[in-house]
Amino acid sequence: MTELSIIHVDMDAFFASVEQRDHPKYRHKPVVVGGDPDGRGVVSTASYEARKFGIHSAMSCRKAAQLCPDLIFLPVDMDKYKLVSKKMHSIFNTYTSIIEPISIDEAFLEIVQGDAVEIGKSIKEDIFRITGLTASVGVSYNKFIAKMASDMEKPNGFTVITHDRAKAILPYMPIRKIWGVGEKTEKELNNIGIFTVKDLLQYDHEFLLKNWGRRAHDLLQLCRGIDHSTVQVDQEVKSMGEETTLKKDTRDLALLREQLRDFSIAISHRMGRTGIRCRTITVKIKYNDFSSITRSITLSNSTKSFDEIYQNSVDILNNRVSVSKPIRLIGLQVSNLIYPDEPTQISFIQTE
Ligand code: TTP
Ligand code: MG
Repeated sequence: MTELSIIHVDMDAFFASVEQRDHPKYRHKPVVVGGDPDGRGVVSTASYEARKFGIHSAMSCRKAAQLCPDLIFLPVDMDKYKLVSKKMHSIFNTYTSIIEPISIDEAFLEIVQGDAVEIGKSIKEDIFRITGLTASVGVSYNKFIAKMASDMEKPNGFTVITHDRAKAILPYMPIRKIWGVGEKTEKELNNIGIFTVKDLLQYDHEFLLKNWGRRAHDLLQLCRGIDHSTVQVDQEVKSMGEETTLKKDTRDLALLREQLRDFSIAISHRMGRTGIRCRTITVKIKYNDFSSITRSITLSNSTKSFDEIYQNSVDILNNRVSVSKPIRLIGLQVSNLIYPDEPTQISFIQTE
């Protein structure tokens, strides 16, 4: 895997941007979604124009109205935002099946095939083309740094953080930017003279570990840019696969096997990272006359091994796929997925 494999996507001023998109008269104006100017309720989100007045999510509407007398209050239209969120996920799915939704407008993606920087750029462009909204995208080598990256150049940001860049940036990050440091922890740290990541790393580690235990350990790891957490695939995912339209229509079995080999590597890698196993392996073929077939095999045991996926797909290709017509597209899919937290099936068949 390349150094950069994690993408974090976060829409800009999400609810407010959707409303500004749908009501051109509110564009470039201070807008908040949620509540009303009489002071009932709190702000769900503020447009970037409103943020200039110091208005932010969770602020009381009364306070927001005081800070900006011309502030426009709009009602929440959750169904509309959910629809946009769905569209974002359809876009993500065209690039990877390892997607962890974090909230309505935010997700982590893991890229195991292709260049994560290029894919991050394409996702950002697709989102704008399809939804008319801007997202900020961060690309890095782990989730924590990828999220930090997407936050750095908001709104409409695109930020790549390599190991070297992280080394340069991290020390100067305010401690509040580190995962798990809320208002209360920030105060506690400030009280002992810790304001930045550098301050924390230079502090007496033994003291921190003795007084804070696990929390200090996690915090120190993050401050060093280390985060081993994996992208947790949405349990809704029922299959994962790869397919490609061939450069030239072909009847060459060796070439087709080569494709299956590449797909098997990508899929088994993805399964290895996520701990997911599969029982069904499917080969999809589209011929040059656009007719298509799928052929599957279901194993008695679940697997995530490259060999097993590859060998079974080759068996299907050799024995159950006709090459009397040239083939235009080949795909490989695994389904009948078993997630790591599900009890593994005990097999009574002895295998090597
Ligand atoms: P965020 O991504 O936290 O905020 P945002 O998209 O509005 O702005 P940013 O550009 O900083 O990412 O939250 C996404 C949406 O979730 C937000 O548009 C509204 C909703 N939300 C609330 O309803 N209440 C809250 O306190 C927060 C933080 C968000
Ligand atoms: Mg957002």
